[in-house]
Amino acid sequence: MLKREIEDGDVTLADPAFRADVLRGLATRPRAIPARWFYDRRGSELFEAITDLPEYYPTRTETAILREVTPQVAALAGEGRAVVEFGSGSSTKTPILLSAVAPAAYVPIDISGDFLRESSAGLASAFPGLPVLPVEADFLHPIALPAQVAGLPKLGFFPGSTIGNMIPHASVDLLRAMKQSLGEGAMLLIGMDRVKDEDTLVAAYDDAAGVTAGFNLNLLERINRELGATIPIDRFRHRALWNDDRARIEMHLEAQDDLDFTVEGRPFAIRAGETIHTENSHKYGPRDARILLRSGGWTPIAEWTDPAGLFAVILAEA
Ligand code: AVJ
Repeated sequence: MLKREIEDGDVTLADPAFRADVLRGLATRPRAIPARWFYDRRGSELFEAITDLPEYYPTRTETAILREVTPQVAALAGEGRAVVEFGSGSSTKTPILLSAVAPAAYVPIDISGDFLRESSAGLASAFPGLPVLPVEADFLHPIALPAQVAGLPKLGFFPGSTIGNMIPHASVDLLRAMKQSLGEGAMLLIGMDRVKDEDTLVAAYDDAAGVTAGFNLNLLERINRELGATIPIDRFRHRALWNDDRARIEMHLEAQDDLDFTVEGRPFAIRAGETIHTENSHKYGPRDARILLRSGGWTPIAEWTDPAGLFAVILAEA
């Protein structure tokens, strides 16, 4: 593994999977780097800031829906379930669900052990008596849950429209993996962002204050820092566009000039106007969402939206 000293004395271990994704992503056409690499410490802070932006409607809309409907979720789910959250601990949404459902246990699953430990400790103290059983794992694959919840029926929780980051094919794989992880009699509460007018969608990913631009560009900062790259970050521009054919927002980093740089000593070139594709955020109409769930092996049983129909929260059963 690579070890690099940073100016402030901090030491970062470059993740070999990050290195492989970046080197491959810059060498292939179109250039693309998976969105999961946005979330280093700075990227996670910037995402938190995005969720407070006036243009970024998903977080506040989904939170309002959950406040309203989690008592109905609790009634439909019945008593004695273990809540299993995929991608641990959104600080505001999780307590809303846990308060309403009063589950027998809470199992947050996350690939990042640091965030997992922080959010688990917070929730354990907010819900005394609730067994909090964190699992550090990649939930894209079926996961063995802790033995303590083996006999309990599960309620999966996948908020935030995180599923929108994946292309439909991968989303279906993920839904199937979740079904397998959660087992017999499981239910799933999932948040999905809806198709809506293009101006609203583009503004949510290209805010006036430039926070999302900073979030996107931070990926290049991370590559320079962790992979010893020489990317001229100020020569790239944030772009957010609506791909109507594929019903998704795409984020790109667009070169402003013909540029040459190295990553771990390897040379790369990009011409003015060419881009690195950094994120997809798929949006689903009501029928699209239900078909996606059914394709992944889940039967939708209840569905809620905000009055403007911006965002949907769907309860499904295995
Ligand atoms: C966390 C994947 C749901 O797609 O809306 C927000 C990430 N990217 N602004 C989204 C994101 C730019 C977000 N998800």
